[in-house]
Amino acid sequence: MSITSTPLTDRASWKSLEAHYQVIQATHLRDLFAADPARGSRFTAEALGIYLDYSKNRVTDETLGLLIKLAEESGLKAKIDAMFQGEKINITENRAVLHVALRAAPGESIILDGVDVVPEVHAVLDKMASFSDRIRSGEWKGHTGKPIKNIVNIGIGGSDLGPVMAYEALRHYSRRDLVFRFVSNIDGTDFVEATIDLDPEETLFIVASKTFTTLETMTNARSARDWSLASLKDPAAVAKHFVALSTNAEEVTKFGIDTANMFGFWDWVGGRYSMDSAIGLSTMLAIGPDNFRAMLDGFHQVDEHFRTTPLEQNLPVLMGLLAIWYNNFFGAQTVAVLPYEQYLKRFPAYLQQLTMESNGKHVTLGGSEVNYQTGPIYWGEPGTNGQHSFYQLIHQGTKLIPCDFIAFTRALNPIGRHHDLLLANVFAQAEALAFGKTSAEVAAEGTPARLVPHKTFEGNRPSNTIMVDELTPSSLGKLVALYEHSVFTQGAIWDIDSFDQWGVELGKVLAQRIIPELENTEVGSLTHDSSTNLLIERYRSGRTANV
Ligand code: G6Q
Repeated sequence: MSITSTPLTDRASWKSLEAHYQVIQATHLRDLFAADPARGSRFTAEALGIYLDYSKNRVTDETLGLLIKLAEESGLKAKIDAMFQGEKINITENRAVLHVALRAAPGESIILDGVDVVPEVHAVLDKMASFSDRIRSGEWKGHTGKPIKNIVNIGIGGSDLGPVMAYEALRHYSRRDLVFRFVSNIDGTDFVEATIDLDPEETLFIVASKTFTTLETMTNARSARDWSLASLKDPAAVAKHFVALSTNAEEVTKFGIDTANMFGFWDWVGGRYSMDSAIGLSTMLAIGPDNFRAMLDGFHQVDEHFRTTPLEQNLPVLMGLLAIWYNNFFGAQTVAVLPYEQYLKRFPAYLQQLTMESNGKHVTLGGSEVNYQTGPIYWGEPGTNGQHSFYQLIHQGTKLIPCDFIAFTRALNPIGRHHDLLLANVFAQAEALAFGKTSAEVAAEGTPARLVPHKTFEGNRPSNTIMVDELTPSSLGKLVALYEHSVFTQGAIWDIDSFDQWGVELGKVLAQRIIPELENTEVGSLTHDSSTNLLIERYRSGRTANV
């Protein structure tokens, strides 16, 4: 893939957008809606059962035209093709970025270094499916002959956040007689609390680690092995109670897991893009192979939409461009993702890794320092809880926070009036943010003059509303893929490597230096900065005092 030659801020469309921003920043959404009665239908896009209403954004036809031009000048289309064709677009790690191959249909073909990777993907999926069937049917027995009732996924980052999010999101479709737990933190509390009420004879550990060297995961996996063997006694029990999800067969074997119980994937699957790979085994165990395949199909449909749809109607492209508009021209620092669906309670946490590990970069593909903002901070909570906490700041604070509202037409748990009330709230919030309440309106209600400023809502606060019929395995796949490709779109325009994560390395290296200083107090004098030295000493002496 060629690196776009004209620096971003020198591109003609960028300069036009800067000039255009000066005009539009003073325009209120109230005026935009008043001037165009069809705005609410015109500024929408719909595909694959996803309805994106972006009319409550501070954009006009001209804005969108300029943003599309920016995408074109940034070579977005060629960059999309490069990803799908297996080019090594993760240039700092010299790797292809082929999570789209994980959800390619059988019979499709994606060639990497002369080899079609799609048959390998389906071979692993078939192996996962047959294992899932054996666990779910009770055919797979633990070491003492009991069927497996509890499944504990041990992994962190990309080997945890996707599985947790998908398990929670698809709980409605999951086997309620199986218990699922997720251990990620190296804090011993995470492991202890996850296993405290489980019977080792009925517990399967999934050790999910692409590298099989990650400190947190390997420490938790060793504690899990000790916990199992403390009851089961026989080391042969590991074969019945541990499976591995990894690319590193050598380390898996060293840990004592038979590679027959290993589900593989490939270096072209980034951790945060891996929930469709073997890393999704816990999801498949929960919802079954057919539902897992339906989820992959949802991803695949959005992949094809992203690859083939003209930019103007391309949902992830539109979302990515709107994010750039606020991030780079309005100076917005954050984006709130607000799903009005309790099952999506971990979706914002999942998106935090997807978006911020991908686009939290400070140099271009060519290695020069950027002179513009890159990835915004993503955060959020499910509605309506946030309305009773942080929405105040979004409505009346001094910061501009674009919001993505996500809502489903049909409830999975339709009891009483709940769903109507839930949806009334999401529509009301988007409406209130956009249109606000003028001081004249507040005064006309008889509000005492001194309270009028406090009760006035400026409005003009932008949001997208994404509506989907129902939360299903397929629609979850579509939603995640939508954000994956929106992230891609943003990274392509910022000309950064959205697929590496060097920023996580330094802390890991420094921790390795500190570990012996904590474990072995014989280690000579400390040579960190004065703050770190004192913190370590305080810990050492406090810890001894407790013993
Ligand atoms: C994701 C990152 C990171 C990774 C974890 C776990 O894109 O690479 O979050 O997933 O560090 O790594 P392992 O799967 O190798 O244990």
